[in-house]
Amino acid sequence: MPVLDQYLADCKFILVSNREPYEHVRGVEGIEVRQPPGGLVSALDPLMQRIHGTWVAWGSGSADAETADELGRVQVPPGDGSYTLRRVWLNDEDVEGYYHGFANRALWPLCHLLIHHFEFRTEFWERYRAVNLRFAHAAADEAERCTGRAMVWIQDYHFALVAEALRAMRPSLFIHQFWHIPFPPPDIFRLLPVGTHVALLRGLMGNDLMEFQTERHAMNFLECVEQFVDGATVDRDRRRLTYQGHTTYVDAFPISIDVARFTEMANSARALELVETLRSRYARDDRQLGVAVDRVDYTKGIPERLRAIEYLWTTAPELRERVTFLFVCTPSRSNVPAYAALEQEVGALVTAINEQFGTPDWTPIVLVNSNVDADLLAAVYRAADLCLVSSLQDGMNLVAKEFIAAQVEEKGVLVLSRFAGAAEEMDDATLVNPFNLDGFAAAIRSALAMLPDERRRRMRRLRAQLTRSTIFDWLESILAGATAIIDAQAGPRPAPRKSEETDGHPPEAGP
Ligand code: ADQ
Repeated sequence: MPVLDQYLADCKFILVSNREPYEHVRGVEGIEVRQPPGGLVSALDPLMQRIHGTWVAWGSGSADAETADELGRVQVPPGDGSYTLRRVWLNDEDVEGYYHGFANRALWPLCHLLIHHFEFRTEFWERYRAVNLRFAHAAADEAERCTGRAMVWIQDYHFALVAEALRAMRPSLFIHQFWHIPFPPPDIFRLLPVGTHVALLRGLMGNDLMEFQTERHAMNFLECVEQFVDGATVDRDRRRLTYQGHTTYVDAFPISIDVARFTEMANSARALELVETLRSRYARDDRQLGVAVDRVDYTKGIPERLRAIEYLWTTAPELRERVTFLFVCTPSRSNVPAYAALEQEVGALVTAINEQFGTPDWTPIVLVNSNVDADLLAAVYRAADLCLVSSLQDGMNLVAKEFIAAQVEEKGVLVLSRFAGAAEEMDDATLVNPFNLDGFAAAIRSALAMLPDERRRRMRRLRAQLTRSTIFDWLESILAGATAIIDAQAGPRPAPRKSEETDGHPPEAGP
């Protein structure tokens, strides 16, 4: 990214996210450093190292405080120290209210349209506001330390109020935000109490650029602003809105994965060994292996998937023993009651299905309840004849992309919920509606029956498309979009068009 590197080299780049890139924890042998798993950190960490940025995040590790200075600053990566991690301290009440409470019990279900899980409590909201303000102060303080220009990039729904607060503190900052999850349409968004929904929208409108996974989510956001924020002007065609003299650009930037890394992992000697073990254990003769990989979350449609499989074996007994499913599920947010209940439900459903259909030498569904290293996941994906992704709603869904990247033999079929953002770019997947029990079962059935040539043709196209849009392309297009707006904001002002309200921003600026 030479042009961007050049731009970012003389611009202080401040990233704000809930999770930190390095966590210090006290172990039996002293303090250890951990890097949380996940594609985002592994994609952004090299960028931050190259441009010497600052990463503002919750200091969640047990030894985080003692390894940072009095402001919570520590140089990372350990031993190299090429960028600053600024830790924000949260106490138990903060975590309970801001994170488990408002972010995960109110915004998460609301944005995924699963309103029966939606819970609003004023105390959660108050904590969320207070914590967002604390993050805004930390980012403003980091921006204060640089003499030149600065850009702040906020991640996700944990921080809907940061941009507005930050802009009030430092009006000249360029602020943008990536929203990783869906954004709901107005009829759902208005389930938030009056005042709260407008406060959230105004918070996000503090950004110069709002980035969503899909066009649909971007449009939902614009529609919410149009309906609920008095005085805001929304231009859907140009994807922008203006409020109190400030313009926010809005666009879709579908996230991806480090494709080369996943492909490499799938080709490693360790992976090949595991592929062989998996296939000899679960896919002997011409039995097929279906896989599913998820955080245990009610948005991922795990019970719906299990019921579809149960329906398949009930209505098509000839398919029993023809396919084994391996579910690799990592428990998640277990201290939120709905998640603990879901873990139990999934366990009970798997047991019931295995009791109903299992035979002495066939376990229909193998449930692995653990967080598995990425290189092992790559082997699981490579070994599979079928991958089931059944989200009820999903911003993107990276599992679908990881499966494609690891399918080096091009023999697997991706069965993908049409309600995952990923479905909007994947015509060659077998798309399903996870709420449609028999339709879902029929799709699994036709995926199992798909001939090798057809599988190869589809997977080849999916892989070609994925290779053209990796996480690095995503990052580059976001930063290019942001810099285009900055340049246009700074450049000579073209004469405003009669029909257009420019509010001081050039009419053609935009990503
Ligand atoms: P998530 O809801 O976490 O992400 P997803 O995109 O599927 O959903 O990513 C899950 C990640 O966790 C994948 O990288 C996967 O490999 C990993 N994972 C899942 N189960 C695992 C297991 N058992 N062991 C180890 N790793 C496991 C949110 C949004 C998504 C959006 C992403 C990125 O909800 O819609 O795609 O952010 O923007």
